[in-house]
Amino acid sequence: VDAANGLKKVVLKGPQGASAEVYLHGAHVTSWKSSAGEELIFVSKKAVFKPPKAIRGGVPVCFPQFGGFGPLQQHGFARNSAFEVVSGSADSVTLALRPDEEQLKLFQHDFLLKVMVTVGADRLEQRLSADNTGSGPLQFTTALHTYYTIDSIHNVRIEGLAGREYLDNLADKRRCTEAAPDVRFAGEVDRIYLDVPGPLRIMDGSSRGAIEVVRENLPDAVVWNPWIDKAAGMPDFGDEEYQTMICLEPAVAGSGPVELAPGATWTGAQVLSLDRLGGSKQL
Ligand code: TA6
Repeated sequence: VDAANGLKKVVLKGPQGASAEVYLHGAHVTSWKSSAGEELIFVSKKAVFKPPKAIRGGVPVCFPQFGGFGPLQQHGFARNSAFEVVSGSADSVTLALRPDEEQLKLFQHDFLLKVMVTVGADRLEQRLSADNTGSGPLQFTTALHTYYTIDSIHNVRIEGLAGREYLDNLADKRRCTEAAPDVRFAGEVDRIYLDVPGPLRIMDGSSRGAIEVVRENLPDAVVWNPWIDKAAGMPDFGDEEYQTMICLEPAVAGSGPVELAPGATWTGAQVLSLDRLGGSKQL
């Protein structure tokens, strides 16, 4: 139990000092530390650890809805729900959620969502599985809404999105094409890149190295930085914190939804790794 906020969390220990932390509330990862002890995940200093409020930062599990793509609250209710521990070991934990009767009133499909988090040497794996335990088809959109801590928003760049189409959330989800070789930030960015193949890489310009993001069954990639005005409008986010964070969110969003027949299972995953040499590689 985290002494600071009374919420239950699981601490995972990987090789050579690597570690991660996952709150049962929302199956919410709030820390991933490299084998050198560097914190790679951003959590706002003003985050509210009071269910059902989602923790600002870490990796909110957006399920069974990403964003406003449907009738539920923004990003669905999984991130605001209490998960149960299904199994665990020193470096891995599996948490599960079934909708309660309140939630079933809103979302009339029974499901079993499992979130498995495993920490390795400079590696974090987060795997989702959704079972359709109901009698009708289960449809959902989803995202691993990952907040990364970075050296400076002025130096960070994301590789792997060149030439890809995206929906611009700042322009009524207008369909655009990424013309730049890599994505940089000079203002608020809120884009859903669609059907992006291959790994993505975050270089923050520091000597920390590149973070590589490999996705399985999460074809879209959401990129977000609130910048100054949106940051000022979020009570659980510091006014200056936009300068040291970005969100890169593997998702089934714009190219969704997933449709599952009764009894079927969907799995998706993100595998994050810190590539120490990759940061300095100039492309
Ligand atoms: O990251 C994409 C996004 O949908 C943004 O539009 C912004 O709303 C962000 O998620 C945060 O949403 P939240 O509900 O956690 O404040």
